[in-house]
Amino acid sequence: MTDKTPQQSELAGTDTVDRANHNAKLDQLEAFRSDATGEALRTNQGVKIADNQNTLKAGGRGPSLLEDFIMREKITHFDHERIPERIVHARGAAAHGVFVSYADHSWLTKASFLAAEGKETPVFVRFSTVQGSRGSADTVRDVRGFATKFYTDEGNFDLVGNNMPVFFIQDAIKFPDFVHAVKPEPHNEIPQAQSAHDTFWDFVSLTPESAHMVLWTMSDRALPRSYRAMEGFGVHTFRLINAEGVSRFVKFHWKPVAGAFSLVWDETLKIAGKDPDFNRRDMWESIEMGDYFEWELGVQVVEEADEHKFDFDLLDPTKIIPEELVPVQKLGKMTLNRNPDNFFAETEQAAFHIGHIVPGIDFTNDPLLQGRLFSYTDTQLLRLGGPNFHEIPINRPLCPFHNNQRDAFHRQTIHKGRANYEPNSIDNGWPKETPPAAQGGGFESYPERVEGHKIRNRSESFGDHFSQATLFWNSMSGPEKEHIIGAYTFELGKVERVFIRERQVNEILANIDLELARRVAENLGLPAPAAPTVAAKVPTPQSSPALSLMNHAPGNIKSRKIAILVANGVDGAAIDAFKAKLAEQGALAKIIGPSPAPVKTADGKMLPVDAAMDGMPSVMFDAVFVPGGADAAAAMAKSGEAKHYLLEAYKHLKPIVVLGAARPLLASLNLTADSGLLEGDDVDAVFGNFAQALGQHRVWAREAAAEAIPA
Ligand code: HDE
Repeated sequence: MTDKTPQQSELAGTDTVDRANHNAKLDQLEAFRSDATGEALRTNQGVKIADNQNTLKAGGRGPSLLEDFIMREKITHFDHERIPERIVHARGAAAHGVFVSYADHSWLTKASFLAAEGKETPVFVRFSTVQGSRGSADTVRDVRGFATKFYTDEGNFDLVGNNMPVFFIQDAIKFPDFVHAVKPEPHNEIPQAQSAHDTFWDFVSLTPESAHMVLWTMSDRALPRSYRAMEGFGVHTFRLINAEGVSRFVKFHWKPVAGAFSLVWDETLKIAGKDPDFNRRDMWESIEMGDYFEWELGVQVVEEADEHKFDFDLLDPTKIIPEELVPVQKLGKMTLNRNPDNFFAETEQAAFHIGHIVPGIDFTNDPLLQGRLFSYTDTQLLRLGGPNFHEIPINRPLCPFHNNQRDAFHRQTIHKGRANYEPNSIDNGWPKETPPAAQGGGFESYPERVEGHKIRNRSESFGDHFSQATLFWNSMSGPEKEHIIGAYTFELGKVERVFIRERQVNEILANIDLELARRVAENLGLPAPAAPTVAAKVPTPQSSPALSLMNHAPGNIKSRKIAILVANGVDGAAIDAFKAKLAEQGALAKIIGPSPAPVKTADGKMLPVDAAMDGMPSVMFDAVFVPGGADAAAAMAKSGEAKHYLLEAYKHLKPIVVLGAARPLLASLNLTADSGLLEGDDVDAVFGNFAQALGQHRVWAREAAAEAIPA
């Protein structure tokens, strides 16, 4: 799956990213990629088509004829082009890649893809938002799906996770209620892809087990800057089982090599309109340019004997195991390095299922996980039109698969054998069972002892809904806490029924943290709750640094995108110097002009422009650079658009660099000085501080001053 064409390899090897060169290479690629070069246009039955412009008619001005099988075949197929979108996670984007094991991990699992150092396994990963329809914007406040299909040599293993480690509910039977509540309201299908409405907050305020996860979704984790900058989590506790049959509990983690960081709220709202494809475009373009997305797969391991040593239940999907209690051990690295060739065939038809596991991996009794085991096959039956979805190329295992399942809609395989049952003697008994073995054997479920009464209830050990929410709140930095308060205020402010606002503040937030509840109440004009409604339980530990995004800043500027603002008369030499330094550190620059037309530099050269300011607004970048050049600076000083560009970048806490003659432009904006507002005479004077500021992602200390800037 990871084989590349010579052209793709060449593109992948591009070290520094050069737009013009990249586009030229893309042109070559597109020609190469066509699967019909030199082929005749034919019907689906293979008949060559002589005229694809005109329907068969009785005379030039006469009626169309029903016998036109070519037109009817084409239109019929078109009429059926859409398949039902996923009920949740409808909006997604995906990429191919490879997972490489760091070592032989057979002490932990007999799964072959983890059994040797350097072992490579092809993967396909689909990222998604949850609430919105297929056409909704990428940057809405939401959980992100993070679904990985490992095409292992023992069958497919799907790790169908999210970018948050907990979930809204504890039992699968509540999933339809939760999803109905979060989706647009039933009477008018408003709002699209947003949780800021009555039905969502009605449900969650009546469902205290959602408190922890809702807090995550009100945090910056719900606004990822890039898929590459998200952590991923398997959420449930799974089992890994080694060749000796020893089972250990694990939580799966994806740790992004790029660090983890997010957008600011005002930015997400604007991007939703200015580039609804922001996250998918970022992934597509980066991979095309050879700037791949990488994660390390890690596990937290808990010995079977330690199952009950925590103050929460390992089977409860609303709980994390704090990394300070059980560190994450890295097992291998995943690199996404190839875009799909066809969105529908691959991304849309990909069918993930938590029940796709391989020998050495097994489930636990988490009641959410158990319900998911039913749901994913069931949903594919309708969405992909029958039980043969495993034969669609993107879903097929790469290892052989033979059994006696036959027929049904869309069967691809033409079985040649005469026996479609087992046992049989006429095909010599094939295909046959494989007994379990240390390596390469058949799948064997972990023989967990189970005994109990047949009852519908929730274990008492699932009863604490607030202490880990408090842990998350305690672990946030000052800016992150302010963002959370802002998010609750925004969302609850859109809730029309005041009693729902009050219930969320008094019965949920007050039990997480009284200060949080008080601040949100104040913003909404509600009385501040005086005390929690349930007895507080102190979390262990009381704070977890691993939960704060501030501790995941990249520390470098690799892959970050910088806008270079230009106009006629710009200092071309400064641009070259700045771009060279960015390229050294793997960052990308785009030249942004007053219009898409090239500009003339101070030394008379023509400089191509990547986009106009309104075509690539500041929200699409991580930082802005304004080179010197007296004429350019004078033109920008008169341009409201240029000033807005800088003010908006400032408001969104981005580093801004101005050089030479452009310095008065910055001065005219009357911004409060900070470590991310950099000016100097040449690139060398500012670049070190610039890289340091951008390495921290955003200038958080600026937030209070930035509030004065109009949105
Ligand atoms: Fe899913 N989920 N889910 N989910 N889920 C689906 O399957 C479901 C849950 C997740 O990119 C559906 O093919 C139930 C948790 C991802 O194609 C459906 C429950 C987590 C994706 C379904 C959950 C997830 C899905 C819809 C509660 C994180 C997108 C379309 C018991 C660990 C996969 C589809 C992709 C998709 C059911 C809860 C992750 C309906 C019943 C918890 C990433 O089968």
